[in-house]
Amino acid sequence: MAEKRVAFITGIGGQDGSYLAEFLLKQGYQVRGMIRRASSPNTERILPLIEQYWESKNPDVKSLDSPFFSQYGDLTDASSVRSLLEEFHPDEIYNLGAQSHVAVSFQNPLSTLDINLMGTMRILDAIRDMKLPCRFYQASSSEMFGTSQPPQNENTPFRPQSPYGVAKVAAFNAVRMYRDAYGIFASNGILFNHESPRRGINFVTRKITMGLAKILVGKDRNIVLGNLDAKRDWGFSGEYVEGMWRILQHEKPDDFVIATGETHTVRDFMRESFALVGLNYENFLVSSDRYKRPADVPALLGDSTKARKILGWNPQVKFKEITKMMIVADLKDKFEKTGNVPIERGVMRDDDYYLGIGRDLASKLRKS
Ligand code: NAP
Ligand code: F7E
Repeated sequence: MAEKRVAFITGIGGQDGSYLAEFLLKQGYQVRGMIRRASSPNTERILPLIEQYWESKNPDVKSLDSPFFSQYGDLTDASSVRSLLEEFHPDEIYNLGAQSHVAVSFQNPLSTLDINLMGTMRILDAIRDMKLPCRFYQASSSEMFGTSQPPQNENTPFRPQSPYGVAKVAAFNAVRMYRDAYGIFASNGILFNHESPRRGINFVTRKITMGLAKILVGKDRNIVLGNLDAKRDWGFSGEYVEGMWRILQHEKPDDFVIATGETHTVRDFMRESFALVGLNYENFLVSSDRYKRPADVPALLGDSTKARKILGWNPQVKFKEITKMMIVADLKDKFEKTGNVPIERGVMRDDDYYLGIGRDLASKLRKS
């Protein structure tokens, strides 16, 4: 019987890491992950996988034979990186671990560089030194394009506007250098913004969808935002992780843009979200400089022709669908927590059910 392929994911507890782990398990991979130690839970998104493959539930299966297994490690700690590579001997490495918040990178520039650039180098150099015969995926970002005019593709110059962008550009170049100098199968996915109900709560989309749910249940009165005019090309993380996998299945290492090809402003996202429950966003928006950055990327619009043609990757979820998906998920969560909707095991309710309750609550808000 052919041995199972082993995939190692850094940042497995993050938004993308959790979707990628689920996707690779379905493809029959053994999935291994790096989790960094935290004083409060940082494995919520992969809890179903941890519970499913928990050792105490499967006492006869050794950790290293289990389909899913994660281990403590840190991208800032070269010895932990090396130990995990020696322990897992992966066929494919997905380097998703990062300080991923652009605004935070202005406050913590050096640690952002350490994790996002040096962390990438630590893995690449261990692959070189150990002569590991594996494929390496780097989570590069549309933030690297900075002020370059849209639409952006693989030939667009990088003009980064943040420490995060600077770190990602340098890591992108490190990937190319290790590919050219040492023949390592190392590829970059240049992913445009991608969201989901699992998105971190301080990114703008989730801040809006969660904020709206809180307003509807009376836990908040408004949403405070910074730059409303920035344009982003927002897709769905669950589809983008398949793009990552396809990039590593390609016959040779290469760099690919992954994007929907639609762009909308932050204001559009706010408008669309509130319109789904019949509210005018303008009545709930507070603008504040607190959330403005020293420099921002004005407009991102991805041209993913290369990935569509060569990899056959085609996104189905675009702006309207991702907005609705995130709104419904946050309404469901808040309504269940506040008792507006009973939690009944095995009862499936469709999107319209939650949006309907959202509209009822919204109409009461309008009257009061
Ligand atoms: P995310 O939800 O913030 O996940 C990042 C993960 O990296 C978390 O699990 C985090 O662990 C981990 N991490 C942070 N510092 C680490 C360290 N020192 N050592 C090991 N792990 C560390 O981000 P995401 O949205 O899934 O994004 C995945 C990757 O794609 C990131 O590299 C991001 O920069 C890049 N990217 C994202 C987008 C997007 O729109 N989502 C677009 C382009 C590129 P903790 O939970 O402990 O913090
Ligand atoms: O901001 C504006 C903000 O933080 C989007 C990361 O996944 O995608 C993400 O980076 C826009 C910016 O994402 C608020 O100024 C206004 O123009 O959701 P964001 P991002 O900065 O585009 C790239 C591709 C990555 O690689 C990153 O890892 O929204 N904005 N008001 C705000 N943003 C936030 N977070 N909070 C606000 O209150």
